[in-house]
Amino acid sequence: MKRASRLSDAVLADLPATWGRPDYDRGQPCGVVHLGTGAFHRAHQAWYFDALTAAGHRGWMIRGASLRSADVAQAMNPQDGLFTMLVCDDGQETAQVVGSVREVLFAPDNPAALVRALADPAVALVTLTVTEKGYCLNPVTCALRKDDPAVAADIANIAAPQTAPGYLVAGLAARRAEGTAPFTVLSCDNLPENGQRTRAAVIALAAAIDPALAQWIAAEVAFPSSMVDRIVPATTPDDRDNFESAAGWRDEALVKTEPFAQWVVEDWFCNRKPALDAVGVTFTRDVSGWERAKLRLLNGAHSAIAYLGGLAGHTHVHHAMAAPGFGALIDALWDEAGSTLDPVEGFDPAAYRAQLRARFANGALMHRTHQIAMDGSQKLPQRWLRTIQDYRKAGRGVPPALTLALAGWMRWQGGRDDAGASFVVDDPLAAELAAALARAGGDSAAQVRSLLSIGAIFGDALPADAEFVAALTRSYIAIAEHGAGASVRAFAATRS
Ligand code: CS2
Repeated sequence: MKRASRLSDAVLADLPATWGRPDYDRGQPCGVVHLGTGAFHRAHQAWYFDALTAAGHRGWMIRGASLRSADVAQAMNPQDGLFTMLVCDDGQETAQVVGSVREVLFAPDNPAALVRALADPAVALVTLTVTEKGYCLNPVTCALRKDDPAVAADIANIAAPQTAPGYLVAGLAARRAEGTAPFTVLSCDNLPENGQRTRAAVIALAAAIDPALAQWIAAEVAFPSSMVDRIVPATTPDDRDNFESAAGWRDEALVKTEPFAQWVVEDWFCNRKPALDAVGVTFTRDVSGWERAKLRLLNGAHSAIAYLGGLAGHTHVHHAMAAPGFGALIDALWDEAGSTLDPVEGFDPAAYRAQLRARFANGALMHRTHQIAMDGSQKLPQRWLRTIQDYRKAGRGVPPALTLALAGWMRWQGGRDDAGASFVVDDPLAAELAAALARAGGDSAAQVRSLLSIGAIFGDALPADAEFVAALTRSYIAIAEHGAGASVRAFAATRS
C-alpha cells in the first residue's frame, strides 16, 4: 500500500474541512512539562490545554516526556507534536487534530535535557500520567520503595534520574539553585490523594539526597490532587491503518476516545495557574470525594469486568457488559461501593451510574479487558480492597460482588481462562504472584491464603478476616470448578 502523507504542521491547512485543528500560534512558550505522554494524556490533559490555548490563554504549550519507551517521541516528533483525536460514539466519529504538545523528549536518551526543561522559568506546571507503579510507592503503606533499583539509582546519582519522582526532585533542585520559583506538580493518575502521594514520594526521595532540599520542597511546592476521567483504549496498528485508508492521512500518534471527559483539580498552585475552568475543568478545595467515587465506581467496575469478563472469554468491555449476568453483577458492585461513599457536592451517584452503564456499552471504543487487567497488584487496594474494608467495618457483612471480583483476580493469576487458553499476566509483581500460587500447590484454599499473604497488596486486615476469607475461598473454588462466566450467571440468578 502506498503510504499517505504524514500529519504535520505543513499539512494542517489541507486537512478535511470538518476536522477541528489548532489555529493558534504553536510557537508560544511551553508552560507545562508532562511526564508520561501516552494515549491517556493525549486524549485528556493535552486536549484540555489545546482548548485553553485556542481560547486565547497564552503560555500553556506542553513539552512532553517519556521515561521508558522511545515510541511516542518517534511517533510525535516527526509530526511536530500533532496528533488526531478520534471521538467515537456508537455510530459516529469526529476527528480533531490537537496542537498543544510541542515535542516529546525521550528521557533515557538525554536525562539532562529533561532536567533542563523542568528548570525552565517559563514552566509553571508539571503534570504526570506515569501509571500507579510510576510513583515507586508501596501501594499499601505509601512509603517510597527505596529498595527499587531505579529509586536506589536516583539516590546515588540524581543528575541522571530514572524515575518520575527522581525527575521532579532534580528539576526542583535546579530551580532552587537558580533562584527560580518552583512549579506546581499535578498528578493525573488513578490513585486516591494522588497529590499527597506524589508529594510523599518526592519529599522522601529528596530527603535521601539533601534534607535542606526536602524542607524547601515541603514548604514551597504545591501538589494538588486531581480526579481524571476519560476512557482511552490503547490504539492498535489496525486503528492507524483504518484511519489512514478512511482519512487519507498517516498518524502514528492517533488516539481514540469517548465523548465524555472530566477533570476535577484541587485548587492549590504555587506558580502561574492555568484558567482551565474556562474549558470545563472543575477547581475545588477538596477533591478526595470525587477521586474515591470515581475509583470505586468506574475503576472498580472496570477491573471486575476485566478479570471476570476476560476469564469468561470476553475480549472487550462492551462484550462483557452484554453477556448474561454482568449487568446484575456490576449493579451489585455499585451498590456495595456506593454504600461506602460520603455525599459529594455536585456529584449525583445515580446519574453517574446510568452514565457509566452507557459508557461501558460503547462498542466503538473496543476497550480490551486485557488492557484494564494490567498491573492489578497496583490497582486493587484503591479500587476494591479499601471498599471491602469499609463495608466490613460498617457491619454490612461480606460484599458478594466485590468478593467474586477478587476471586476472579486470583484466578487470573493462574494465567488460564475458562476455556483453558493461556495468557501472560502483565503485572510488576507477576513473578511474586506466580511464586505464591506455586507454593500453595493444587489446593484452592491454600492458593487463596498464599496470594492474600502478599503484604504489598493486601496489608494485614483482610487476610486476618476469617469470615471474608471463607467467602472469598468459596467464590474462588466456584470459579475454578464452573468458570467465571457461569459464576457471574449464578451470581445474577441469586439477585433476581
Ligand atoms: C482503566 C482506566 O485501564 C484501566 O485500569 O480502568 O484507564 C479507565 O479507563 C480510566 O480511569 C477512565 O477514566
